[in-house]
Amino acid sequence: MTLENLGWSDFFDQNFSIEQAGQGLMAARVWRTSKQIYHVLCEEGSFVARVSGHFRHRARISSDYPAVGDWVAIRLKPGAMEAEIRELLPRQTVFSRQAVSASGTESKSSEQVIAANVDVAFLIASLDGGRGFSLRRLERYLTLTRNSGARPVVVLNKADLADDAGRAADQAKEIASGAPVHTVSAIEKGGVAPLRQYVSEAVTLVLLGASGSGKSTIINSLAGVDLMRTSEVRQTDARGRHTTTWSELTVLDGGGILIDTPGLRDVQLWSGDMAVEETFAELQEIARQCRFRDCRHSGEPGCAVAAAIASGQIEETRLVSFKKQKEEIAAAMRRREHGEKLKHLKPLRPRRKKK
Ligand SMILES: Nc1nc2c(ncn2[C@@H]2O[C@H](COP(=O)(O)OP(=O)(O)OP(=O)(O)O)[C@@H](O)[C@H]2O)c(=O)[nH]1
Ligand SMILES: [Mg+2]
Ligand SMILES: [Zn+2]
Repeated sequence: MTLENLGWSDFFDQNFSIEQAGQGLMAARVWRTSKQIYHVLCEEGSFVARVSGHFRHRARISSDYPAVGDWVAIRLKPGAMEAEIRELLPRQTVFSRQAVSASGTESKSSEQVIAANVDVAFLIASLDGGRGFSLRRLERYLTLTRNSGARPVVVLNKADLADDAGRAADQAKEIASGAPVHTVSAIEKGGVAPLRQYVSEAVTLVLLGASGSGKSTIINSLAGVDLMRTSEVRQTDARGRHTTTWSELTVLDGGGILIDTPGLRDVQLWSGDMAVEETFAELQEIARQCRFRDCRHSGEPGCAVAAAIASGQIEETRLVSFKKQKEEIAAAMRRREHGEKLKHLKPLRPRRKKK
């Protein structure tokens, strides 16, 4: 396997210096992580790796550690079973959300990396007639993707179960602000054909969507073999089963890199004010006509957005979603700033130990 097969590009070339290579370091890509163990692929094959002590010492927050899709500099110690991760290479794009930690202490202000160095994201919704198809969720995925730096592609799966797939596609196109929308059926032979155009050598694709939407099935269909485990959606609540529990990167034989992810229940937006504006591009366009430059479209005089809603040019739900996303990001930023302040307020003297 060559580095190109794994998605290596000029960007990484510029960030992985000859000096590093001189120290016997090699570039490798993380294809799976589990707790402290990293599974990496490099020109020499697949290895299990751990971060070095020095790496751990420098790492401050969870996003400083490697995630699936990351490029790392590793050292293969002769005779050792495990490789050592010395460096995390700068990320070209990164999908992240607000982390939810079990203790709840870190949760409010830390970033969890879902996948790194992704070129294209398939945003999967399911047309099974259940809750799998939500325009509001799609809007959030679009913001998440645009904020990551990757290109969004909307995929409406399970067209075979849809009452009116054409109507769903039209609705999705209306909110996609230019992102392509494809209607597919992953279980039918050749059903994923419209997605093949995105799969090619050195291009990294991530599949995002609720549990049961068919992410793993789409990967298997594109690969032509059952690489990923899939399972039936529970009939009772159509919420899926979380069959995929870890993100995993796969390199296809014919070229192309796919990252399967576990179903995201809800996407907490974490940053990306600009991305929100891209997601609601048509609304932003109209807002330029508002009398006040800082118009909040909440009843101000001369609000062009209000006028557009009144005339039926845009739907009010779009404005509601827009405000919600903006507020969510602002709240995350406030929490981060608050967290920063608290760090400065750390007690000068260590607290006395409890007896
Ligand atoms: N009818 C129909 N069923 C599909 C289609 N695509 C996937 N399925 C079925 O939907 C179920 C869930 O598919 P998965 O691929 O496991 O879904 P997933 O998104 O990977 O789910 P998680 O791993 O839990 O996040 C399986 O029973 C699939 O066979 C489709 O196009 N049509
Ligand atoms: Mg899956
Ligand atoms: Zn306005």
